[in-house]
Amino acid sequence: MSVKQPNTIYLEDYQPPAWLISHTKLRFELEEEQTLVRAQLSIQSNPAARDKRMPLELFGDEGMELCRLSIDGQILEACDYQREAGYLRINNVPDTFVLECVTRLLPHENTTLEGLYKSDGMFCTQCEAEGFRRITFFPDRPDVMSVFSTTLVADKCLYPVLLSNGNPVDSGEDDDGRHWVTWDDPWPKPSYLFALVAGDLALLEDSFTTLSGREVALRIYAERKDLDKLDYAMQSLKNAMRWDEEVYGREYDLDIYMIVAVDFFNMGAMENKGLNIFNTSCVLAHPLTTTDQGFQRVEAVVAHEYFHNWSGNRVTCRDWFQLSLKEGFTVFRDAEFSADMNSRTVKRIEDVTLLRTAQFAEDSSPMAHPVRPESYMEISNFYTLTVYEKGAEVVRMLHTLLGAELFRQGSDLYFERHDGQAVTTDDFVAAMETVSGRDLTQFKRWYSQAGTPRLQVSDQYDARACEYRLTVRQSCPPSPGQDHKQPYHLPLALGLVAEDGTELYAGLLELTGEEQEFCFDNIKQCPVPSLLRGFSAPVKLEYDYSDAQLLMLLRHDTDGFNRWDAGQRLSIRLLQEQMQRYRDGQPMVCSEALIEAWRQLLNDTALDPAMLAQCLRLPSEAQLSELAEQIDVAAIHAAREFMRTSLAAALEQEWLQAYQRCDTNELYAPDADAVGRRSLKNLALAYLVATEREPWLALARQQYQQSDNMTDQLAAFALVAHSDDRETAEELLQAFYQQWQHESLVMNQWLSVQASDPRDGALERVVALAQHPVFDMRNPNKLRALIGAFCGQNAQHFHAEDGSGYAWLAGWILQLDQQNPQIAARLLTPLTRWKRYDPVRAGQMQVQLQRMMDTTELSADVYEVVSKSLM
Ligand code: B3K
Ligand code: ZN
Repeated sequence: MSVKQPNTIYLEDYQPPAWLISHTKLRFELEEEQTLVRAQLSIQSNPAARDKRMPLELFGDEGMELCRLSIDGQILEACDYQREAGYLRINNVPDTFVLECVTRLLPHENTTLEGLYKSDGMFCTQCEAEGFRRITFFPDRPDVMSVFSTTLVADKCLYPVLLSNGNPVDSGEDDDGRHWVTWDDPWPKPSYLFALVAGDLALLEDSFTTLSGREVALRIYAERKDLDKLDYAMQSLKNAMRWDEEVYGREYDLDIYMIVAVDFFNMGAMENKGLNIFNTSCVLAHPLTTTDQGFQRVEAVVAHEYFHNWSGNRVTCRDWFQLSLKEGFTVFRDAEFSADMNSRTVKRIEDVTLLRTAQFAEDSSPMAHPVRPESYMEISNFYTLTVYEKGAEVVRMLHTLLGAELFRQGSDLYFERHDGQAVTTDDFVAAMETVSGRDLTQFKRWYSQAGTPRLQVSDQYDARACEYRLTVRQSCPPSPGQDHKQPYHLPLALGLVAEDGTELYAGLLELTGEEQEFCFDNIKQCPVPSLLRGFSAPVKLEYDYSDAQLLMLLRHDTDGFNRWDAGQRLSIRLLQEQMQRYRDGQPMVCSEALIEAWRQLLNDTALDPAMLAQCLRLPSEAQLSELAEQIDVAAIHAAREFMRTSLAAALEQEWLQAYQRCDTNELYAPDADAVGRRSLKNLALAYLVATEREPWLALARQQYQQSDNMTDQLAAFALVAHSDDRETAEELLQAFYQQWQHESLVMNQWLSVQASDPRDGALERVVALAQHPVFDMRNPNKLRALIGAFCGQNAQHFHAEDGSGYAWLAGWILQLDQQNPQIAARLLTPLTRWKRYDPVRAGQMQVQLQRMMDTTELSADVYEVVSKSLM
């Protein structure tokens, strides 16, 4: 057993803060061996607090050394306060006072990457959710908002750039080679939005004129060697600023907007007020080193963090249970932005694929939780696909139910009502209720109930009466702590399509009951329903389509998303049939109808290449796993490989034509059309190589050598690296390494390609790579590239029946937990799914979970995930 069991925090226990901080003045003395932080907090008792005579309680990490504490200039002795695990308590304080506190930190030893730490020689911070308490003692909760003034003092040569939130208001130099800068942020903010950076950084500068004519300086900082990789982020930032003005009427509110790229970062990026800190992987982009996917991620994350300035910073969360208030809304906003910048349908397909694969799996796991969780041990464990992606789907449903115009009125009202406040998801929905006059009480179950709802649809057609009836039943499986679910209120977008593809009806239904019948008059032929168009609700839809109906929808549906989805449904069904044959020891077969349908698609040169590539991609092994009752790793892999190679061989000529059609020799640009062409080209190349015929591996090799961009180079590289032609493969692995060894982000790809190599001996290979000089276990990007890729993209080997993959992962987690608990808990995810596997594998996974549980010093992060998984 773990020595101490972490506390559980409950939403129902929320109390307003007893004390407020109107002003926070900070002074950081940054040195190589230590940092001294002097904090002056102007504190007042909160008139809205329930109990007026509360002692002052501040959060503060145990590892922080308290050097001095005073109230209104009077030094406090050790007997005047109590310091307990994570708290500082001072009894008998006046109603209004200034608390001064000096703490000593050791940033160079901070491997958690929370609070103040060093990344490649520069100082930086990460305070969300509870990192500020590692810097000083503070009511570190989002409903305490304060105006910050920050002075940084550091060696001028080592740290010429000193940044914090807001605007620089003063600076100077001392005689000893040190200099200082003071930053004031006029907007009250919670401590989680505090940031500082000190380093020797290069800068790309630009400017933006807001709608009302204010000039904003835009500055993106990075290491000097990366200065040529910042243009795309800058352009994305300007596009996002304009878009938020046009679509939401939101302007930026400071004179400077800064982004800093750091290499050691636990997640993608952080929306600190006026000073975003980014993982290099989400801001650096250059055609030679970044794939199309990488470019699109930069665009999306830059926009996401910018949009937080309103949805998150100006209006923030009352408590961390409300996390989706800012994250769900902001993901919805960035998804719409990306849809407007690129292809709307493709963006929707990508998002829904992620939801169906990973969020649905989370929903059926022991860590399942509602979009607004009810309790947590460690809030870092709740930055999840449910809070982010499903949260965004919930906002999208409001958008669908109200329509774009009312939704905009609702968001305007929300921002106006709550500007400068810390609020709840109920407040968000209330604004939507006010503008629409609708009662959204039932709709709010989306925030409180966990699990993926299931819609079962059946229909009847009466030819004589020209009447079509649709019956929809909804249900939702139990999830931890929630055995029975109430019906949801959801929008069901649908079309009715005739056998020849004519659209007979299109509209939006609203579902509220457990079972509802909808009747359509004047329907002159028996229709095929095109259900849940655009994926209008995050549910699992069941309707007994025939193959012919799916093929018809794939050909004719006017809803692009549902066209793709019809193809996916058909592929899934055929794959599941082959999985059964594989288990029964029967030969697998590839449907002629599917081959013909794909042939037609491939020959249809009018089709958008990006859409075509989506339609011709088989569902991933991860998605097939999510759909399985019990996950049969070998059957899934065998069936998918069989289908892939069959489709490769049957359509060889078509793949070659598609490849040639898209191989246009144009100059690289990351726009939607070019990205679409490259995605089809590289998909075609993958099918060609899958035929295992001689010329195609040579074609891949040729593409590798001739490409002028990382998208084409990496696609070809992965195909060759995974091939059985080991001589060529080893040669390319070496060449790629030689070419890119100094580009850390490219080396992550090099690691991932090898970690996901499905050939025999995969575990031995990743074990060896963990010793390679490019691997650094303190860097989260490297951990994700190697460990994350092996466990997530190499199911065959991670799930080896002898449990060796599980033991390897558990060993890493135990080691990482000492160093960086957030990352350790994150990498643990695959083991939490043990109940979905056969008894042998499930047993092996349990053994590893128990091994962790039996360890004495587990972090709260890992303890929460392991203990809930074993429940
Ligand atoms: N708000 C941050 C995430 C912080 C995660 C803390 N463990 C990035 C984002 O969602 O924009
Ligand atoms: Zn966010």
